[in-house]
Amino acid sequence: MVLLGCMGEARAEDGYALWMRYVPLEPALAADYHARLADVVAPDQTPTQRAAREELRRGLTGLTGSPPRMQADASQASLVLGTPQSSTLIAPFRAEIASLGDEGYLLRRTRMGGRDVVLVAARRDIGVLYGVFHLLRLLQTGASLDSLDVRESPRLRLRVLNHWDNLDGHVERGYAGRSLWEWQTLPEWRNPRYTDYARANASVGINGTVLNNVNASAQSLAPAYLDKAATLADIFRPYGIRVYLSARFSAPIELGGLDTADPLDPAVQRWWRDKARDIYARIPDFGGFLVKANSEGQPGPQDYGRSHADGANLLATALAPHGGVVMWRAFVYAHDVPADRATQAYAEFAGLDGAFLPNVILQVKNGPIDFQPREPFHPLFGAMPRTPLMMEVQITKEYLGFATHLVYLGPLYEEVLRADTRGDRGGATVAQALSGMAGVANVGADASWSGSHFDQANWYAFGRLAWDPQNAARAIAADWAAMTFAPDPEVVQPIVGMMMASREAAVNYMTPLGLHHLMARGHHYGPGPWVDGGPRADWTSVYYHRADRAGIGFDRTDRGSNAVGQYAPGVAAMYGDLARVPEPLLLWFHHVPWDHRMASGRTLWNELVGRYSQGVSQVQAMQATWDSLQGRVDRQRYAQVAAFLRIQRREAQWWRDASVAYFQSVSGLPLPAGEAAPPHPLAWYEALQFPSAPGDGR
Ligand code: GCW
Repeated sequence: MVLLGCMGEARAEDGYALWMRYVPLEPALAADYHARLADVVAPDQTPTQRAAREELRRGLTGLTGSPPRMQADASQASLVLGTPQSSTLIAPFRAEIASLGDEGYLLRRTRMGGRDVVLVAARRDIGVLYGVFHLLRLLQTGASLDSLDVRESPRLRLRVLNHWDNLDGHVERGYAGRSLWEWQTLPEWRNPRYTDYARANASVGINGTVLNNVNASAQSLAPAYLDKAATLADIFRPYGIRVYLSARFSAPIELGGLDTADPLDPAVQRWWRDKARDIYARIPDFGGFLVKANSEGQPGPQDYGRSHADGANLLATALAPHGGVVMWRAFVYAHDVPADRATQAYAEFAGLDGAFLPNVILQVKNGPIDFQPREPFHPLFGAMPRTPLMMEVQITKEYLGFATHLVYLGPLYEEVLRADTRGDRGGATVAQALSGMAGVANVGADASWSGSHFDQANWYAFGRLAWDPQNAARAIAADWAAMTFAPDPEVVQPIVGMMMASREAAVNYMTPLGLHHLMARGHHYGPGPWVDGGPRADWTSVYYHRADRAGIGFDRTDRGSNAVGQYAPGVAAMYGDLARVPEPLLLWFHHVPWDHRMASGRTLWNELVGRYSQGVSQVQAMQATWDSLQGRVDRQRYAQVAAFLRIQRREAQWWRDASVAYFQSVSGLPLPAGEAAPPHPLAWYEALQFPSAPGDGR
């Protein structure tokens, strides 16, 4: 309590503590929690047990103002942590927790030896750690413990971050500074930040991390780098996080000196077997490989006339004796294939259902193109019943305004997870088809981890949804806002309101009504609906919007590319029918005349311009909400968010003006009444260059 005075309300915060700030609660609540929980009986024999104790000590001390008393004597307990093996107090609950799996936990208020006790019980230590984080979340959000009774276990087995980090510290599509991994000083220097990274992930149940970019350097598999990765694995292990590596398919050539990487070549097979043995000697619980093959210039089995299944099975065979998995990406498309890019992954993979070894998981992006502000769900989610699938989403906002735009991705993830793959409301959702989720990480060496305070929410929401895809984006936002800012409804409600509206705002000012891939070339910073020419059509905007004098949109019906034919009949019928396609996906699936009548009664042209302007107004509304929070959020974070919203406002206007100027040059139509003309001619927008925009691929 003494601390309260010096911390003060407006204590400056740089965001490093994420949602684990553990700042003092309001005094009555703090006193109540202290009275209920201060006498802790918790084992401390293993690293994970010690991590759980330490987190609890840190959390309770911060939140209640006084440190808990770590008791050895069970009869003193008010908060008991453990597994049936680690605690005699938990042993009687063995049967009850038997069904929770290796990562689940039970939180319960109960009576024990005449005392009121809170239990954090699990089958394994890691479940206890997860339970501690859950309990701390309840305290941070001011929940009542009166009828505490929570049983949780993850619905997805693999909950993995994908770092697109290069060995030189550059992060592809990273907007949060350089890579967290200090390869140069590993394995000797163990930056304490690695442990905080592990804590943050464990707090939301993330249980794996792929350290290096899918555009992989073979060097990541060289002995010196494996030693470095092994140190990270040692640091992450107590937090239940396994290390994985992206494997370059041609590594047997680059590292092994072979003249081929053909998956059917015995020398290649031997090389991977030996490599797996090397890795497991250093990292006994190594998770496995992530592979981008035959995509965007990466090497792969097709270089030798072999299939994706041949390639994946080669690596799976090498890893299987050690318990590792192969996460094989389905993000493939080739510019020499004339077919609609949206159809290419399905065309290559659907026929391979059943051809993969059991330890292969196909990693499919949420939508059929590439992490756009809105896409329909990927058709492979309804097409591979015999293949374990992971859904890959971007947490980093390559196409959604980098780290500066406030765009909460919870609703985007939720929308895809809940999509009905059969279109018959029979419960066959995308979530049902998944064994895991992969999130392309948005963290780097930036003080706030994510490059902005609100982008932390996307890391957080990814973890919570990967743990349980049935979680609601809104409830997750509310938890996050309470923990990150303050557990005060007058703070939480407006922030949740901003967050929940933010994704739709970005869709509106960037790519409304199913438009997609209209960002500037290469770095993807800002609008580029005019992008045309260059090495490949499917890296241009005109390929995707197909606007002409008559109309706009990509005809993917059976009269066009027939991408709709890759969905189950019920879904195809809906998407393929101009009268039934949801308006948010209209121009994804249909080429529509400018005078098409929309649900609002407006013409498509008027609606399009209206949506662009609406996006800008929505950002203005977010600014107004944030302004109203001045004094309720510490000055440092308040100021940065306010500044970033100003950037977003300016860039939303830029998107609107440039897009309206461009599409008007194509449609030749007058602006709807009341719509302001773009302040510059189209050529002005087209001439803008940003050669140093961050995060580019290289
Ligand atoms: O979204 C695109 C990015 C590339 C990325 C690729 C992929 C890692 O622009 O930078 O490369 O997708 O997912 O493989």
